Amino acid sequence: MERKASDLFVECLEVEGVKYVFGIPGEETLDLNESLANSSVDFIPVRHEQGGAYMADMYGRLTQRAGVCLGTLGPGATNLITAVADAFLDRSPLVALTGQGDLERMHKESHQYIDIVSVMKPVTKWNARLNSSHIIPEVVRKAFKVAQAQKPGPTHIELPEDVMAAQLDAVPLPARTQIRSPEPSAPDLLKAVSIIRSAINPIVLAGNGVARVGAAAALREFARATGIGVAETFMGKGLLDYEDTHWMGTVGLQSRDYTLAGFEEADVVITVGYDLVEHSPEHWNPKKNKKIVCIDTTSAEVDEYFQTEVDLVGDLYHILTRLAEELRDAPHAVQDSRLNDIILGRFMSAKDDDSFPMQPPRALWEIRDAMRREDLLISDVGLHKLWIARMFPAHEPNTVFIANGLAGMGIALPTAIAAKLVHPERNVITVNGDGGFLMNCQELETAVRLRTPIVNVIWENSQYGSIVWKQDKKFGRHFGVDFTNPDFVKLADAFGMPAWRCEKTEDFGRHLRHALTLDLPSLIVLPIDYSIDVAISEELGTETVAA
Ligand SMILES: Cc1ncc(C[n+]2csc(CCOP(=O)(O)OP(=O)(O)O)c2C)c(N)n1
Repeated sequence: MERKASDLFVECLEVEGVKYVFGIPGEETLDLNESLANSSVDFIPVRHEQGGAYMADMYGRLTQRAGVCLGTLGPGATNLITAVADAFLDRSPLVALTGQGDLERMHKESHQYIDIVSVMKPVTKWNARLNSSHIIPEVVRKAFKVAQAQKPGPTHIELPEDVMAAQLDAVPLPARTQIRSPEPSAPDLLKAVSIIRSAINPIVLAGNGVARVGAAAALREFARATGIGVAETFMGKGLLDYEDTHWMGTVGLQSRDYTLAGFEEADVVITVGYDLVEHSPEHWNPKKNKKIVCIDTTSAEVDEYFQTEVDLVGDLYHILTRLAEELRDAPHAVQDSRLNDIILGRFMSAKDDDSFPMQPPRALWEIRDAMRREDLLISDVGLHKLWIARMFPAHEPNTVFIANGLAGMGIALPTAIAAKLVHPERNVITVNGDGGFLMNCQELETAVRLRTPIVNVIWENSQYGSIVWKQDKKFGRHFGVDFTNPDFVKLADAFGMPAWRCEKTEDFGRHLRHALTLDLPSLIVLPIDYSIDVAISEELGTETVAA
């Protein structure tokens, strides 16, 4: 049956199981938006394309089905870039759609035309201009297949206006979501078994990849069966329950973290789903003397500090289960983590800290106390993120979100909206600095309109805290980092949502618990005191991470 290309395009999205498209339409996407209006796909208007792309990013991260975002040509497309880049470095499946002028005006100076395919190239796994309506089924299938394949990431399709308005008779290609992973060869598996078996002090470093593919249960069983302790990266938080004796802590803030978590004595490091983008192996293998067994979905990155003995590439769940079976008979003795002793000790004692403005440990203690095991905490980027990474104890994977690839400020609010759409039954809390929160605060309107009851906590200090921290350390003073804030309570009120400012220590827990009972989004302003950070740095050594 002959129909408009944009209708076929949207049928292809339906076949891929797309539920939402987050974005802002433009004059060059009129046909596409009209076709979306007639489809089963929900088009969610946002207030900045970056917000829409972050929503698609989190949707993809939580479902492993590519989230979809839309911007028009020129400025609409460039506004998407930061969040698409986040999906690239944080490895979320995402398909970005952008409008474009007619094919016939692309060779010359032309209103709002820039070469977006080239602009998107460095932040996508694959991208293409739809230069003929006949390739729609292939292009859409490829965009989703590439985005969702390990390691996942963003793809981009540019949609020229005249191509989308053409008439044609074609059908979507069937979507195949099941991607078969390769299996490591028997000799490689046995080699890994022999290295681990003869190790004196082996340790696991687990990252985002394990959470991404849903292999935490296999990792937990591997730790139980072998006795080997597991340290996790920021993005791997919750892979082991923090109450599990095999949990060695969250590493990556400071060089001494690795020492205290057991890396100094380790002769063998088993990396599982570890993305080097999070933290360089130089920090845990400075002498290049560790034997490394790399378990991942794709072959290991090249880095002089990451020269692996053996790469086990394939399905993480399967590989971990096979290794656990082989190694079960001779378990290693469970090690202590000095890192956890220090950090959890500080965290636990914080519940009695009545100082106000509040210090981060007490603020985190209140949040943990108000959350259930499966509830979600989403961090923005700044000093608060480092505190969350360092100290917030997680029970389950994919419950504490810390952007540690691109690490762009302003990620928390839009991603929380998408998280709530995916998990309406779970509470979703964001923690933000007062700098990052204003970067995407326009999406409060989207949250109110969608009635996604997320609770946004702003740690207010009227400074770009993490930069102050770094400048003070490096130069003994800070500069260009102070600002004033709007009245956040009034700001929230203007968006039609409840908000509270904490005036004393007890207010925070009370407001938080109340906010979690509401069926609409809310905001809590918590004056924060970052001064104790220096002390914990002294105890734990020099930091090696950027916020
Ligand atoms: C979009 C973006 N711009 C700049 C940075 C660099 N940066 C990292 S943290 C930070 C300051 C964050 O300040 P705030 O949001 O107030 O949080 P705090 O550090 O005070 O907790 C800056 C400027 C970044 N990561 N992302």
